[in-house]
Amino acid sequence: KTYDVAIVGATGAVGEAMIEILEQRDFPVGELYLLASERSAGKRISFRDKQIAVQDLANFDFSKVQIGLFSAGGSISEEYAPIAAEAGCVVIDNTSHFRRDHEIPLVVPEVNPHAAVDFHARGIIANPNCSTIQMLVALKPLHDAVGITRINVATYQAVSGTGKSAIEELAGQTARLLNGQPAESKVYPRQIAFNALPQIDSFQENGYTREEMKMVWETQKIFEDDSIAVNPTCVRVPVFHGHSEAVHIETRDKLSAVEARQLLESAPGVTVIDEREDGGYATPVTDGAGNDAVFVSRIREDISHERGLDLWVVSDNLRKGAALNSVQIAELLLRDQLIT
Ligand code: A2P
Ligand code: 11C
Repeated sequence: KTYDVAIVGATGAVGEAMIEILEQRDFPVGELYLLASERSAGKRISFRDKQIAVQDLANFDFSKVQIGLFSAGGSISEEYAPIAAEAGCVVIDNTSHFRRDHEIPLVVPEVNPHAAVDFHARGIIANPNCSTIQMLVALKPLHDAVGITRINVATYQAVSGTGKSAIEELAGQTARLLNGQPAESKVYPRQIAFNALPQIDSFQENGYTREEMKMVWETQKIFEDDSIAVNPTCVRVPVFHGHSEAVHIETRDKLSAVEARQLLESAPGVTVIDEREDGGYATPVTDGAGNDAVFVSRIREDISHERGLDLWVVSDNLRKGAALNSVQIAELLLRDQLIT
């Protein structure tokens, strides 16, 4: 049996990763429809041995597909996801638009697969933010074992999380600066090349940014525990692909670094690289980019807290952080026969 699939935002950084991942995982795609803005209509993109012409989202009839993978921005999802769902298509939405809606499940297949069954009310399942996904894949086995009460996290996020325009901005600024020319900033409020920006998404009234608050809300929803305290600082760094996170947790019961490593080594979706020697850890360039795993390194007991643990977590933000997680949600729906 095959399923007809539409990718909304197919020409974007995440959309391209979705096309690649459907092919790499041999997802049972019948017809694949690639949708974007009218600017891209007619552009050809290869999938398996075919060239598929991009179509204008505005004219697409969603009754032609069973699955819609959306990644064209929150306002596009707000408008088109309900239309697609109404037409009988199950929407897996990679934007932040529906994530906090109580009727819409927010799913990381390694963490809360059971939540996916409840999508029937609205026909939409939300894919979490990339920074949340990789953190929770790593924390799930530790939370199950000893209970996490508090998370302090600082992120080091790649520009591909912003989209293609930001990838071009980092490459362009780097080239210009190395050639002694001034850097122009259009996508980010400050120069991103050779720099670090402590702002991802817009500022909120409480002084945190929206990206930081997403990590709070989404962690509580996915772990089904509003009592978990989460304190993030999200930073954009001049890396193209792969988000990194310094994660500090406080647990209900004591967990040693050795026990944590054992739990992580057998956790689904996790690869431990932790040698306590020069270079014995994951980095976004060498491990994150292009791989599917969530890599965990620097596992150690917090010398400042009796029940504290520190971890370094790296993953490809476009794959596990976005496209791969969406495709895994679709695989879960097929496995559990939730889509006919
Ligand atoms: P397009 O390439 O036609 O602009 P990224 O996150 O890498 O910037 O990608 C954003 C994706 O969302 C692209 O595929 C883009 O298509 C798509 N998109 C943006 N605006 C619209 C729109 N109004 N209708 C449909 N797709 C859109
Ligand atoms: C970034 N995490 O790295 C963002 C991108 O809520 O889906 C994804 C934003 C979101 O910029």
